[in-house]
Amino acid sequence: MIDLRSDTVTKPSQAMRDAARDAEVGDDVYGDDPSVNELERRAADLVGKEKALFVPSGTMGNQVAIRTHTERGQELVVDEQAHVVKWEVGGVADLSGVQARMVDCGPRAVPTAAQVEAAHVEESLHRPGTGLLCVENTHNSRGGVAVGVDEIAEACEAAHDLGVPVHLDGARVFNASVALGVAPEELTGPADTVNFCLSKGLGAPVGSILAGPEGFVERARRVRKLFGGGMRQAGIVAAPGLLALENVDRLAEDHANARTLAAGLDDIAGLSTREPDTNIVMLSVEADVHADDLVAACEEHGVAFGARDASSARLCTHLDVSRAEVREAVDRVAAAVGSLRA
Ligand code: TLP
Repeated sequence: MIDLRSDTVTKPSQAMRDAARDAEVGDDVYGDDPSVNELERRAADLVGKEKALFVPSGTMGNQVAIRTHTERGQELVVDEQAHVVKWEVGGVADLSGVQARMVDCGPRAVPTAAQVEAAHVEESLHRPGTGLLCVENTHNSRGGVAVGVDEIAEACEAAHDLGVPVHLDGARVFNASVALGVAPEELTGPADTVNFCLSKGLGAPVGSILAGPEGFVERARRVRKLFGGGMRQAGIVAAPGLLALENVDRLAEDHANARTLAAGLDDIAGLSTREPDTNIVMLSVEADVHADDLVAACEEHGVAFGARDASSARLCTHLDVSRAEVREAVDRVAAAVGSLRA
């Protein structure tokens, strides 16, 4: 099976497995785990923040951030397609008691300054006040869009001018920095805090990083404990995470593979794609075929990916798919489409 469902499906390399086995560990809730401490130091440096916190998942990183930044009842300004409101089980309401003020950012994927200003509400007798702006880069549901430095900076500056902090869901922020050819700090710098995933394109088995100013990270550490994310000998999973940090530059290969994949799929009658910015390919399917049927037929032909709605699907390239497999995947999808039309 050529598995293009997500970049989360990568399996840890032998080096990662060896690092997990040999990791120096301690009780991280006491701050005693040397591998976690080293990972948090290096991760904070990489995104230009004072401190970092190792968390079990991207969802926990985002939700801990939102809870730490906000007070119950406040509003969160966010794109309506953002992962934090679309795919995190309603956590913003459930775990932080905030309400989302959703903005349609369209293909730009981050709000303009005007949108941030229009969405902002001032705290009053009647209104809760805006507690946080959340932006996402790359933007998953909008097709792995790499949001540029100027666009991110514009949104962050508009929020800061209103006294509103900004959290960046940078689950795939290194895909953005590599695609745009800019240092990660240029994309993370304008935001107060950033979450990035070790377990996606970087290939670690588990874990994410929440980074920001020292005081914020200390408060977030307590929220992580509240959410059940205080881990003990977590060096076992932090050690492969340290190796994952070395996989940043090679993300360019995944992006090149995604472009090959998109171009190949685009040549198949009834399917269309647009050139991807990063490792996510959005596929549009013509009306006579339901995306679920296409996905089922492709699975029978040995290619896995996910439908998003009746007429679209998402495919991801990653560390565990080669250029040859991407080409093979295109041939298999073509055969699957042929079988549906037969
Ligand atoms: N995204 C997953 C699914 O939940 C859709 C995927 O396969 O892409 N932020 C962004 C932008 C994400 O894409 C994801 C995962 C997360 C946060 C959450 O990370 P995890 O899965 O580690 O909780």
